[in-house]
This record gives sequence, C-alpha cells and structure tokens, in this order.
Amino acid sequence: MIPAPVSITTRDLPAFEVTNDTRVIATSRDAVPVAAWFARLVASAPSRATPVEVVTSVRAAAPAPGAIVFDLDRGDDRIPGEGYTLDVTDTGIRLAASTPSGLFYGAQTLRQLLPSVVEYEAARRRTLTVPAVRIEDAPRYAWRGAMLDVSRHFFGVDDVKHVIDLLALYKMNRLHLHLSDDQGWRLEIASWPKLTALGGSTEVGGGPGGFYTQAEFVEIVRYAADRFVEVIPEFDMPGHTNAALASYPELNCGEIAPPLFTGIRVGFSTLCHDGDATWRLVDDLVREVAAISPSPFVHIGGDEVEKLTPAQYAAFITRAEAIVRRYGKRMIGWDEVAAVALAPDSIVQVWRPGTPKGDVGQTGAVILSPADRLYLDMRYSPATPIGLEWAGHVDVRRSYDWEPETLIPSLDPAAILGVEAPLWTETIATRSDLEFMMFPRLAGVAEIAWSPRGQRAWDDFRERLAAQAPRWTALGLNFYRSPDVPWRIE
Ligand code: TNX
Repeated sequence: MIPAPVSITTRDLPAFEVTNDTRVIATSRDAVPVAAWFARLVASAPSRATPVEVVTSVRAAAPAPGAIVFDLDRGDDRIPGEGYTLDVTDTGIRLAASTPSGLFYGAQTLRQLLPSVVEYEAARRRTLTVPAVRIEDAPRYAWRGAMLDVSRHFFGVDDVKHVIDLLALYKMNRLHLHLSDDQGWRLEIASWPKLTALGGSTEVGGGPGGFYTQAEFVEIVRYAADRFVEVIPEFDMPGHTNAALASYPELNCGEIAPPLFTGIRVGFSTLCHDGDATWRLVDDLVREVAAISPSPFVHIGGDEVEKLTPAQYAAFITRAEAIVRRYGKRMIGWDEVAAVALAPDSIVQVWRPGTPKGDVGQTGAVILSPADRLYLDMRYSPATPIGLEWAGHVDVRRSYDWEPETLIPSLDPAAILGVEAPLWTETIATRSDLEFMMFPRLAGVAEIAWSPRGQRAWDDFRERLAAQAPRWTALGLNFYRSPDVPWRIE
C-alpha cells in the first residue's frame, strides 16, 4: 500500500468478500458521497451500484455484519482531521473518520486493499476480497502537492481532471496550476481579454496552445474539491510574462510589445515594475481570480527575474503581496521572494535549497520542492526520452529517499507545511508524457508527504511500488519501468 499507513495490523481471519449483496451504509448524510463513490467502484456494472443506506444507529464499534459502514462522526476527536481508522473482518468493514476528507482517504486505502482488477472499467465480473486488517492512519503533512505547468504546453480540462484522479489515489491534496508564463497565458481574465486571445494562442514548439474560460476553471476546482484536492492558481510575475507583454504593449517599459515566444529560455521578460498598466493588471487579475478560486492562496511566482535590480524586485513583490492580501488571500512565491521582507502570512516555496538567498523560513511557512529530488520534469536517467537535466537525473530512488526535516538544516521543522512535486512541461506535450514523468515518482512523493518518517525505507518501498504496477496497468497509465524497482511480470 502507498502511502504506508501509520499502523497496520493483520488479523488471523479470512478475507471479506464484497458481493452484489454487500450493503453500503453511511452513518450521516455527509458520508454519502464517499460511500457512493465506493459503491460505484465495486459495482458489477457502473449502473448497478448498490444504493447507499443512511443508517444513523450503526455507530457500534464492531463492523455491521455483511456491510461496509462509512462512519463519519464529526465529534470524534480521537481521529485526527484527515485521518481514519479501518476495520476489516471476515464479516464486515467499518471505516471511521471525523471529517469527509478522512473518510475519503480511508476509502482510497480500501481501494488499494482490493485487487487491482477493480481499476478495470471493462472487467466488472470479478471476485473482490479485502484482507482482514486494522489500520490507523493520518497524514504527516497538510500540504501534499503536485504542480502542473499548463503554460509551456497547454493541457485541457480532461487532462487536468485525470491528474486530479491520480493525486487522489495517493491521498494528495493540492494541485498548483502554473497558469501563465512566457509561452502562454491560460486563464480567461475578463478585463484583459487579449491575455488569452493572443497570449494563449501558442505554446512551446509553436502548437496551438489554449486556455481555460473562468467557467472551465470553476469546473476544475469543483472536480478537485470532490476529491479533496485544492487548486492553487499561479500567475508568474514580474518575470515569465512574455505572453502578457506580447498581448498588451503598455505592460512593457517602453510600451513596445515583443513577439509571442515558443522557445524554452527563461529570465528575459519582466512586467514594467512601476508602470500604471502593470499595477492595474495585477489588481484586476487578483480580483477576478479571488472571486472564482476558493483556495486561500494565490501564487505569484517571483522566480528567475534577470531584468530588475534587487531593489526594483523587492518593491514589486511587496506591492503584489499587498494586493493579494487586500483580496483576502495569502501569497505564495518561489524561493527568490525570501530575499524580500514578507508579510507574516506569506509562504515560500523552496526549489533550490542549496542556493543562498534570504531567510526562507522568515514567515514560518515553507513548501519544499527541491528540484534535484522532486522535479518531475527531470529525466530519470540519460536513457529516458523526455525531460530536462539542469538539476541532474532524478531516478525513482533519488526522488523518494530523502528527508524533509534535514533538507535545510537551519529551517525549523515546524515551518514545513509539506512537499510539492512540480511538473514543468517544456518537453512534455501529451497526457502519456505526463503519466510517464509522474509514475512511479509521484507515488513516492505522496509517501514522503503522508507517511511517518519511521515508516519509510527504500527497500520496503520499492517492493510496494512494484505491487502498484498491475493497478497502473489496469488504469492504462504509461509509467516508467525503472530498473530500480523489482517489477514482477504481470
Ligand atoms: C525552473 S522552478 C523554473 C521553471 C522551469 C523549470 C524547468 C522555477 C521556479 N522556475 O520556469 O520550467 O526550471 O525545470
């Protein structure tokens, strides 16, 4: 199972068999969505899912005979927020949580205890058994994230939903969308329509690009929320802005628009740091995004700015941060922003832990995304066909076998919100490419974020990783058959 749970005890009992007669019970209305999701997963046909019974009197500690009970008790403070306990005997299953997200994560554990054939849409006649176990579980970190760069190559709503499904399988709960960069602006901003009409019209390599309407963004956010994933929007500024600069000349100091850009160079662009149009854009942008994004965070990028002096850069970040806060959001920035004195509620996302800069821990809130461990766009090895190499090769062991608390020795471990694995897409153009770069590494990222430090060891992890392969095959995923992992012939 991945991520490894806090504790798992196997029982000396036969497995529980899920049949067409198995009852699915929710102990409250709020438990119904997760219970219904599970009923569909195990149904003999998608249209034949057992209706969920709402029975509020089965709060007994023992599993109800012949039933799977989804017990959501918001008053139960013995189970931590995102945690759950799962009891399986030969006669029934009881999953208990104090929040809907905890119940959802318990249901993902139950899913992984079922044979991988459960993932085949087209193989619905099968025997489904769950081994008799007791599991107590809760996450190590609150921030268990991935980032998808939809600017360098654009990925449509269905691709993003697919990524969200894969995050949910591994109990990850944040999807950071990198929505603007030199190569493309990807979210409709009603007050600045050319950002997408022109700025969204291409991508790396000169393809057609694309963008999300605000309605499509809201659809992604809802789809994610149903799977307990929060979407964090990023608009990279003041650099990485060529698409915006090409769309509106007034955003350039000098007011001359550059052409659209489809290469992969970085560092050359900047919004005019003190231009009126720049600050109208930042205000309009944050206002429109804040109105449709329920996340408490807006990511403003802030990375790789070569065209401003340090003082100009600092003034820019401070002013952008004030706008983010004015619209009721907390700012996140890449680690370059640590050179600036930040507001106390801002967050630093570290991508170059070894590079000297300001105090990354100054606000007591840090997300770890070390490029030489977690960048999903790095090639696994010289032999793998796609990916960049500037941070080295990141094979499966390298991405898994490290410890967040010792990454930055001077950082107070209490400041670590969690980890996030970015997938930059300069060399990644299709859904199949996304899957190949994500798997197997994403499963390891999920385990770093979820599992207790003491439950993690490479030799054990690689065996559990190998056991995930039939599930990925059933899901139709294109994953990298790393030589680090003892795959078994399926
Ligand atoms: C660095 S990570 C970047 C991105 C690139 C990425 C490629 C960061 C904040 N900036 O603009 O896409 O490297 O690996």
